[in-house]
Amino acid sequence: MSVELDQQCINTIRFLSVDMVQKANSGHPGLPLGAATMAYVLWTRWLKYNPRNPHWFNRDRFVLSAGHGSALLYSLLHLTGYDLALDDIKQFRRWGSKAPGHPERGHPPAVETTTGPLGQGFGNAVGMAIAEAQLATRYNRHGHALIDHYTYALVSDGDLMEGVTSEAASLAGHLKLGKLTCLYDDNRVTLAAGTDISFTENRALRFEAYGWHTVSVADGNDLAAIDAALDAARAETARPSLILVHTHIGYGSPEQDSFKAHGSPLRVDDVRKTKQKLGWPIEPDFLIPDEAVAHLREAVKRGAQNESAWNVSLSAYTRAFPDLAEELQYRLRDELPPGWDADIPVFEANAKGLATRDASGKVMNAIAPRLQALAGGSADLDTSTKTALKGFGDFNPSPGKNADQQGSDSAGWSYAGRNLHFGIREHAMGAIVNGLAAHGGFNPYGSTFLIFSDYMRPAIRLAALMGLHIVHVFTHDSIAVGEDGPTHQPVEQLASLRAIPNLIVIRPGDANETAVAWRVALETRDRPVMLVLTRQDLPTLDRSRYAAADGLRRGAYVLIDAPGGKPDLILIASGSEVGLIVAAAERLQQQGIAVRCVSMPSWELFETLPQAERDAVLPPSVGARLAVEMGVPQGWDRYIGTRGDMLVVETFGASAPGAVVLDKYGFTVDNVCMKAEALLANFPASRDKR
Ligand SMILES: Cc1ncc(C[n+]2csc(CCOP(=O)(O)OP(=O)(O)O)c2C)c(N)n1
Repeated sequence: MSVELDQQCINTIRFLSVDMVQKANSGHPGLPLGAATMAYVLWTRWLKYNPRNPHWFNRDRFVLSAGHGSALLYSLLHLTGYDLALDDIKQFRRWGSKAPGHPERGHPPAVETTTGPLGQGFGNAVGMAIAEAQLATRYNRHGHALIDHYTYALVSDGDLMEGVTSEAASLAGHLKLGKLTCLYDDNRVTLAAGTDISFTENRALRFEAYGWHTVSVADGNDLAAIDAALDAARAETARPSLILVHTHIGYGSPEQDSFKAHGSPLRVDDVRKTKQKLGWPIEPDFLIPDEAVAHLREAVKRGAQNESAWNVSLSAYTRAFPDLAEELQYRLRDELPPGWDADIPVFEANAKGLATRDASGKVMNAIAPRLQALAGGSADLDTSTKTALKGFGDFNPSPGKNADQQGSDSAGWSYAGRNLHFGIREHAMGAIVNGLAAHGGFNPYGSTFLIFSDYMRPAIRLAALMGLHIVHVFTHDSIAVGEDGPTHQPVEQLASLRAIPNLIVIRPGDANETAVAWRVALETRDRPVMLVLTRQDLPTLDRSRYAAADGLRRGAYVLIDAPGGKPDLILIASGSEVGLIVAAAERLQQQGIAVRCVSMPSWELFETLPQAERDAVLPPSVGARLAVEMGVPQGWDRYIGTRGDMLVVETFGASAPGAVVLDKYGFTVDNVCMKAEALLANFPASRDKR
């Protein structure tokens, strides 16, 4: 390889990116100019990928965590031969473009994960490295290193400043994820300032304290030094690596080393000067020299060879280990294996009943033996959220011979473990499970108290945006939590989760609805699902008297109907309040009121039904509708209509025993009946019928 050709390729990457930003008149030229060299070295000498099949399972994963540098990624994808044409690149940031403003997973298919909110990509990369380690440990056998890839991320100052990165890096260091390497574009400049006014800790020492291996590269244009650093990262198998590459934002431009090079197109004159300075022809724009593209497109041949060699390995593996191979195939295809749900229990009717968190724990443990892809954990709350998969081991490096630790599943410590211990790091948990899902081969779940979903909202939003299949188990779902008080009692969280597009929120009303909720959660393959569960016991409804729990699939269903299916009054509730409206309905029926009870565990599922089916549950002719939910009112007006009423929570909760809080907030059978009767009084026709 000649030095000239290397430089030509690097400049091709740089100026393709600059011209993309100029044409769009929007975007970030600074990062591509400064980071092109490290990207070039990584993509031509280290990264294993097949441009003709971006879905090849054993490819190395590359995450551009600094998503504002998207032009760099599109240049690399185009030049290495992915299905991203020059014309697509010229449409950068335009309507319907294959090259959107920030990288969006799947657009084009080679983009592994959506980045832009800084720090998320870092967390995703940790999740991908966990995914690789777990799959490798479960499936690889001596002489058959079938799952064997690396995870790389390009990260910036902003990534390293964000808290989610600190959480994820701390966990990655603890987990000794040796196949994770982050290239840090250490340019000491952010969007609006130099880092010296806000970010002065020693980053290398910080990461070393997390248990990372660090290497510094003094000159971000020194190919040999970058190469050597990547080599050192590869050689280090027991720690993740951070390569601190000293670069210059906007390299070569008049605004080099200034935040002004970060986020807006260069001035026309400055583009000219930059091209001149780096020895690049001023015209034409989007110049791609033949030799450069020929060299970069060698990736196509390399990729085809790599993938076909892997396919040979897969065949050999399948012959040697047919059962494991069959199990793996379902994971590679992201499919549920047949019979995965055969052991899901049916819960007997029981007035005392059980908390939906407990029902969920039983269901998860009934599914786990048949669904290897189910893996996840909680942010230090699995004793409360009941999400531990018993007997499936801890995903953790071994604590040493015969040693065990408090909180362990005690069924083995290794990367084969399916119980992930996120520690008290909700935000990183959200980003990491997104990484597991984006990697493929997993049905990942996370878990915490519903109130702390706020700590992971950015990751939840991105899961929804990407259409990632994640299940989150959020327990302690209302003011009924009691003594812990308003800091721990969610009030607005249900509404705020429901506000996120492409996300399914399910709040089951008893144990059997919980079982169906888990079925829905795992059958749904193209979006995240949140299960919102109680801490307190709920009666397990007698399904021989009431409608089957399978109605949950429809989002809302008639649990108890009025005689002849002609209600004067409809009570609607989700979750723990279903038991309340059932008790109230029975009392109201005794008073001769024609009442219908609707269990409404999921607005989103209900909204997928045709209007006529929704009307069959909530007939437009019945105006007397009372919604009961321990959350803020937002959105319920859609279901109660213009003349209905609701029993909701309009302020924060309070610290007292749960039963007292519920009484004070009016969540009692007496109050539901009183409100229902007051509501009915506004509908004289139905009153006169009695
Ligand atoms: C969570 C989040 N906060 C704020 C932003 C807006 N933003 C985009 S890039 C950036 C800082 C860029 O600095 P750095 O990460 O050092 O990248 P560089 O300027 O070196 O390319 C900011 C604040 C963002 N994208 N994500």
